Amino acid sequence: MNGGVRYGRVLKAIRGHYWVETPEGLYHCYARESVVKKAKGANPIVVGDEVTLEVTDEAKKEGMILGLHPRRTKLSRRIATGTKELEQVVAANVDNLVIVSSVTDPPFRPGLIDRYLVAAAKGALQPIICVNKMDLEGVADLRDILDMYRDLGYPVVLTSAKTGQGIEELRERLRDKISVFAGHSGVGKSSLLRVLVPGIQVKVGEVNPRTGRGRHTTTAAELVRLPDGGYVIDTPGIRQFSLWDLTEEDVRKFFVEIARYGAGCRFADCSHIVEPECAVRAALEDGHIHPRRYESFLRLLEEARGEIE
Ligand SMILES: Nc1nc2c(ncn2[C@@H]2O[C@H](COP(=O)(O)OP(=O)(O)O)[C@@H](O)[C@H]2O)c(=O)[nH]1
Ligand SMILES: [Mg+2]
Ligand SMILES: [Zn+2]
Repeated sequence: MNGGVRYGRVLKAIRGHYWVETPEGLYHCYARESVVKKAKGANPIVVGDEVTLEVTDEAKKEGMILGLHPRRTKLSRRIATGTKELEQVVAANVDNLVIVSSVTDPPFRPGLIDRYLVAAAKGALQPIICVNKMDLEGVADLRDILDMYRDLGYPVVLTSAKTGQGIEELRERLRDKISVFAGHSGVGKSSLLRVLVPGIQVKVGEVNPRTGRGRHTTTAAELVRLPDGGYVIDTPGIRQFSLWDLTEEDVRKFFVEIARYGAGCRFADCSHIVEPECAVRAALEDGHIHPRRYESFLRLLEEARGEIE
């Protein structure tokens, strides 16, 4: 029977071809021009999008996307094309941002975690801080900073893709959600995905650290089903994503403890850098705000002001 209407989720999108999962199976679809036009931008329909489609050939499992549903969340990155900067939506309706770092090799970098925490807050994603390579020495040195993240209310999961430590806890947090993994090259994102999704086609250790591109470049993101329900997004490019349209206000708001202490500053518009009677700097001196966080805060502020790239 042709002509039936289905409701589904885009798992894969490549140059005008969409693979949409529905309760009735996977359909290879094109999109009606009006849908593409309405959603402006280079990639109007992205993985994670919820769509309505009309079946054009049930036997061949082909369809036409008729409508795009409003996005709950979107994951964007900033891309430069010639002189212009554009927002590129990488995925829609993502729930979790799994911020992967490693105990060592490459070294643990809280600055990158803070950057992703801001990105998660801005994108309304639930951040999960995942510290991988727990089988290697060195976690004792991280206790203090990891406790700090826990005290701020962020979930911290300690894993080893090698020994399986923490994988069950991670699995629980990903169940029935759409999750994306981000983090520096070499921390073990692909390895974790391979443990979570047996049979997944990800390349381990094959990303060129200089260009950030895989050797066999497939830049398209894809939603991969987790055995227990939910999806992970396998994208080689995601770890590079920069903060789209980051404002100073975002930075001030999304460093939660700085926003909290900042309410006590003498000046309502205190920058927390030079003013007298600054409650944030007082909290920093008293050890209530971690110096690494304050450092990250300053760095992201500069970035939001456009002083650095
Ligand atoms: N010791 C140890 N090595 C790991 C672990 N996870 C990944 N690796 C190794 O770290 C390197 C980079 O892993 P990969 O998954 O490609 O990292 P990605 O760049 O974040 O995707 C590979 O050589 C992996 O075998 C782990 O938990 N423990
Ligand atoms: Mg990888
Ligand atoms: Zn202040």
